[in-house]
Amino acid sequence: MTLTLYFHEISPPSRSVLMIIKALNIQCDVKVVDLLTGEQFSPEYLEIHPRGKVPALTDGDFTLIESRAIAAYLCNKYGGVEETLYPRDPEKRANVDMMLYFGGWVYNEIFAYLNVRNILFYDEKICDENLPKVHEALKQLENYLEKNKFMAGTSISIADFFGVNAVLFLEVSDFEDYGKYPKVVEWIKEVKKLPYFNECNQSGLAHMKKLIKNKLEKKYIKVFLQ
Ligand SMILES: N[C@@H](CCC(=O)N[C@@H](CS)C(=O)NCC(=O)O)C(=O)O
Repeated sequence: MTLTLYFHEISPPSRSVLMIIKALNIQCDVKVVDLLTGEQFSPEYLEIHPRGKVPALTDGDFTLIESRAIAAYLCNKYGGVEETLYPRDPEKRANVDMMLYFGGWVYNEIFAYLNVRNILFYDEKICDENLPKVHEALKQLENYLEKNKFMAGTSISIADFFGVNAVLFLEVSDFEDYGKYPKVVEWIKEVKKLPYFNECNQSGLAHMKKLIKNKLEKKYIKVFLQ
């Protein structure tokens, strides 16, 4: 079976799925869908992802969208029996699932503040009025990390892969107000120790930072307007 991940490096959920592929040492083709030229809306790609988003995965004839579902599928199908990234034990797995959903909420609050899509495509600005919700999300995350080293317990899980990329997304703005969240800071450092972390994330995060900075400074940019 040929596995293909449809991906763009500026997309945090795409990078989280790539981390899972690396963690499980899965052979997978990575096909870049160029979000900046609108390739996600090509008829061919809309056959794979009807909403024109990345990531998507094909495994032979099987097609899957939604990054967290892809992550769970990869662990179910390609993870070992003792897989801690997505445990088999129902309660442990439920905890990871809960933190995947929770991380989705954190990501949405951060995304609403950063307003990335509207900055890139519609010349808008960062939404400062949404900053209090970012702090609320970080506070809730801090509460979990006061109890456990990782989001869903003592071992790293796929929830951390998504959670860290949600919080690191803040780096595209001037946000530096981590003082009240020491456990979050410690946790980010811990997740960054994964041997494939930089390979999966460094270039994409830097790329996104540059796009946003240039766009906010109006130096550049001709991107596809949808
Ligand atoms: N809930 C989806 C979100 C996917 C998503 O919004 N992807 C963004 C990049 S992070 C995208 O492809 N955007 C392209 C566009 O909106 O045109 C998932 O987790 O897979």
